[in-house]
Amino acid sequence: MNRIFESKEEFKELYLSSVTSLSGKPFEMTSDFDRFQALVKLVASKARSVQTETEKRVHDTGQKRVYYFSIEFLIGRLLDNYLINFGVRDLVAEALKEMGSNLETLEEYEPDPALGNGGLGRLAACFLDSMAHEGIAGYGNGMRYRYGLFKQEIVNGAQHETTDDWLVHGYPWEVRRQDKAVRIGFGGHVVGTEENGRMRYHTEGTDDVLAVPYDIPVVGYGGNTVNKLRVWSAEPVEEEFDLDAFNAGDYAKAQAHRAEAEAISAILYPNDAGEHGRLLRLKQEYLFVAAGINSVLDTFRKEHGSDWKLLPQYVAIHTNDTHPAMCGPELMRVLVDEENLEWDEAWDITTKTISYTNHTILPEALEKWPISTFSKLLPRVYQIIDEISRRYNAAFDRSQDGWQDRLRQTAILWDGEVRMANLSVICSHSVNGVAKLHTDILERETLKDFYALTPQKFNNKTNGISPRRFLAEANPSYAKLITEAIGTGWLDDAAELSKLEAFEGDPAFLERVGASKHENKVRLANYVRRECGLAIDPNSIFDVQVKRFHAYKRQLLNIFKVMDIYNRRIADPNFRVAPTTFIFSGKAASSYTFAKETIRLINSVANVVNNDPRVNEVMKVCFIPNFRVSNAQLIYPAAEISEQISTAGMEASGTSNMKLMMNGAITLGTMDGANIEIVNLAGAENEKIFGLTAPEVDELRASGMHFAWDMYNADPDRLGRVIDELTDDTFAALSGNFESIYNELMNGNDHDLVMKDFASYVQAWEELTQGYSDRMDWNRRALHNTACSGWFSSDRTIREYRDEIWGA
Ligand code: H53
Repeated sequence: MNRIFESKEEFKELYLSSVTSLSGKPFEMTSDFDRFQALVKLVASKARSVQTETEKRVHDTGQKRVYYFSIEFLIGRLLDNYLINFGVRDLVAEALKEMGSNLETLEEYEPDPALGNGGLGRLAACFLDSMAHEGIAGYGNGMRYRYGLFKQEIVNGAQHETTDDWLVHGYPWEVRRQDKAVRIGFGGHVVGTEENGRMRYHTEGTDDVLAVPYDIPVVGYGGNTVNKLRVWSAEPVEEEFDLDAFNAGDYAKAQAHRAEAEAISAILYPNDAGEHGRLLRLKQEYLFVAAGINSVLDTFRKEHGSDWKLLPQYVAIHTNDTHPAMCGPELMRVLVDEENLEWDEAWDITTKTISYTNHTILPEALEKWPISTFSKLLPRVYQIIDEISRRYNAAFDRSQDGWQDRLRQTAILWDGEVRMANLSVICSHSVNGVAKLHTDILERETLKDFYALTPQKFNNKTNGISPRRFLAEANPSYAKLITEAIGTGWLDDAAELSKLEAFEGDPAFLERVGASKHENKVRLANYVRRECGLAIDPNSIFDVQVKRFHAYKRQLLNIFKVMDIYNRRIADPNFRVAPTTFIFSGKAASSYTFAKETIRLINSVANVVNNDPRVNEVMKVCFIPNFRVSNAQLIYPAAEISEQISTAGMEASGTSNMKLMMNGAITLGTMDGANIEIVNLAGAENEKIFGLTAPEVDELRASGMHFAWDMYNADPDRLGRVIDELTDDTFAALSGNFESIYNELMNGNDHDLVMKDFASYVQAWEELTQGYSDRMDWNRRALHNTACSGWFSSDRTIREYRDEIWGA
């Protein structure tokens, strides 16, 4: 462990001088905010010295550099994480206490940058953590949104969005690198000139903006590697302040030029795995891709000159989903237009350098852009895509039966659109899915024509999570217990968590597992009381579903279960229910009506249930507003049931399933995404599986034999009743009934099979919760889940990427 402070004394001395020099006040007069700022500045400066050493090591050894291009990085707060990774968290906490401060209080001042929507963005952040831990020279390349994902407030049960002004007090971790700014051109027209018998192209008349990078240090556990995350902000190239307009009182016009450039990095689009199609989004995609490629090549040039055929040997560029799909064409553009390489050579270099991860099979999330929009905004990039497409089509093997259909399916340009997924596959040497089932579906269905053509490109990389953030940092009491039992090795190598299996038969240890869970439940209950004014009972089962709201994730199925249990308990006070708190949290895209209505339904059910003394002994419903990394870290450790109930085949992987498992929750889920791997690792008897499997879902949908009305009529007392309650005023008191959900289900024929899986789901829940009375056995299963969760460390995932894709 490379500790940044040898002793408390050393820390105190450095910290004191940091606080006073930054604030200009004697220590006693400084505020908690001053002290927080100074602490971050001190840790950041230590991190930068290690970063310098890392950089020297990478340079001297000629280590391959990996660039992870992602339009989202949901990094969360960094201070506690970095103190852990530098091995000084306890030392700093104690020293601060002796100085009259409290580390946790100071940490609350840190903004929680919402530069991502959900799974994809958080995965990118876990990967940065793991690349640094594994000693990979791995760099994030993304966007610095002025405003993060919206803040969610609940008004009369419904989601309201407000802006997240996360930069209002500044962001002490970042360093602006004006000297590394890159000019990015939009629009204009392509001009070709002949040079030594060859055409060379450039673009004239572009509207330019300046992409300005901000660097954030990424500290790897062990403290030996500090990498960086580079995020780009859009600004005007030159200040064109319109003084005349200003003097005439037209302030908006005076600043219009700046505002237009800044709009590109103003907000993160709030669609998680959802529809796209806004011009500004395309500008965002090009900005971070073009600026990123420029900076990648700049670094390469400094180390290796212009020997571009060496690029794949020293550089890997990974594209996270299709948002950075322009990496291929942009790299081609620079190599061909600016570096004057022949097309074929440039193409060979490009495809050997780039790799691609697909994160979804949802058709609405596979990006497509109208050619007319695209070619106007990025005329030269479009020409290059057109040429890639022309050559792809020309070289297509026409000797096989059905080649026309296969070419149509894999074409980049089709029906007046640019298909970004196909572009990504064609420009990459590797294509991976994010869980075994997901990769199978890609190979068999979504990308089957590509798989038939180039099976060697395809591979699976099941997602992972950082055990430092989601166990050590989020769950200190459990982490302490684990360390007492098996030492600290699990922080380095989470596979060591399997040593916990030796304690599964130890009643005293299991008792302590339960005590730690209880402590976390009390912590969450306190948070809920503060945030929602709701009292929840830490002795009840905490049943948790926290994730983005999406029809296929089926939060609706969960709340139907709650409604059913409520109805049955009211009808029969002797109906036995294990006392449970049903906890939900998550955001819905602002334009996604069904998802927002589901949130309103949950809150409306909560309003009725929580105020009904007939059921309060046994149930409470709690919606925690504004789900984000910082409150997620309070929720996962308190969970006992992990709700992973997506329609089988729809959730690519899921990662909250892994976070909850690691924290000792039992999965109540369908055989979907990484749930299948959870069951394989921990044994079906330690989870609770229900519902249709992916092949059954396919078969049922293909047969056309599922009818919502038949389900409704077959079970009038329970399912039928729940459906009726959507419109019969039972839950309408807060802000009305739920006609649109009713219509979606009954007229949309239950697309996500909520009604179909309802009975087996509620039954599974009842069976699972009955087991809670045998607390020893429950704790044993909880511990077993933690013991089996090590494989889900993102360190393992990253080693697989390193060995099988990046060759780093
Ligand atoms: O990516 C996660 C998966 C999850 C999947 C999610 C995702 C997004 O968050 C955004 C866009 C997208 O295409 C996919 O839904 O199943 O766990 C990380 O791979």
